[in-house]
Amino acid sequence: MSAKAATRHSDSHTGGPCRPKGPPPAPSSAPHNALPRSASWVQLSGHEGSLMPSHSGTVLKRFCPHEQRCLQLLMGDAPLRPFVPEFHGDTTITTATVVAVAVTTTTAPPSRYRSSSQRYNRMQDLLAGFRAPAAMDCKMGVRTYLEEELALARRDPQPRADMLAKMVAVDPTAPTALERERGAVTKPRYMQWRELCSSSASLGFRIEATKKSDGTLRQDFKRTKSRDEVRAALEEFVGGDAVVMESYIRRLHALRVALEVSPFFRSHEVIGSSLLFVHDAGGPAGVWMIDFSKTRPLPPGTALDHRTAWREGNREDGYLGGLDNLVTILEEVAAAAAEAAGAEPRGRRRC
Ligand code: I3P
Repeated sequence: MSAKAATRHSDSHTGGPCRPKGPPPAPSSAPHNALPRSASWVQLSGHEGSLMPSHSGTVLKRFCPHEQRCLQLLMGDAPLRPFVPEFHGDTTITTATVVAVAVTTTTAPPSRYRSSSQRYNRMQDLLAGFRAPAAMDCKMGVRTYLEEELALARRDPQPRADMLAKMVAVDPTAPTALERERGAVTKPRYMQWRELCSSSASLGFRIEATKKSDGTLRQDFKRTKSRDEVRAALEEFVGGDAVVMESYIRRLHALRVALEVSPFFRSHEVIGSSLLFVHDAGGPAGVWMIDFSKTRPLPPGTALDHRTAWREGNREDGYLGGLDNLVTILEEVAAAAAEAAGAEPRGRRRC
């Protein structure tokens, strides 16, 4: 017999010292009143089961020291703080599971328990406060593996059968004869292939997943590559909602300004990080930077511009180039929708 018996939370606010005094500012375009949260909570992408809803408008994400370090620093980075989830320290959950029950007739059965602990980073639930949120995860950058992962794979290749299987599922012709013979591919090879068959390599971002307000989840974007395909997917996500498109575009412009002056952004290689878009029909809408487990500090005294093409060793990630493309394509979507609705397209308005 096996059943979940009890869980215990113990918070250790390791994020505390980095947090400025007083409540953090709420993003201007997102609601932060205490509306009931959506009943249909969903993890859009990332490692399955690594994220779960918690109390008081927070989520728990499986602990990653790199991510914690970034979130702590971002709480003190004035330009970017409004664009990242508030960090609330980490917490450990101990789960006791009944592993055996000795059945006796006279007394209550003595039970044996196995307990396990898992540490989590606690952060703001970005969906809290929306009524029936639609959400989209866009992975940013031209590159989704760290330079250090590349170096490690050279020293110790560790070919993976699961990644070959995922590759074949999308394109049976993708593996080379040697990879087929070995029955495996290395992780950087898989990641590079993912970048090339999606829009990461060409546009500097890719859509990972979308969820509509009715709960419909789409994660079938692995081959959404061309500009037209990406535009069509964005169009479908915003559903012609002018208020939402306008809010997203405004927020992305503000994010770009913040990124260009952020000390954190200048001094980090930002890999595998996403932009999370969330809106209710007719507004409000918000965009946040999430997922910092593969964001690494640069050596002191060095900086990235996040637009220069990547060559191994320069650690550029193409994040801002991707954001430029994302903004331009969204503006095209908004202009086309305005034209179709008979209004003046956004770019041609006088004021
Ligand atoms: C996964 C995706 C993840 C990556 C994961 C890949 O591929 O690229 O970002 O995790 O590696 O399997 P896909 O989206 O095609 O399923 P990291 O970003 O943490 O490296 P993993 O299997 O080693 O976790």
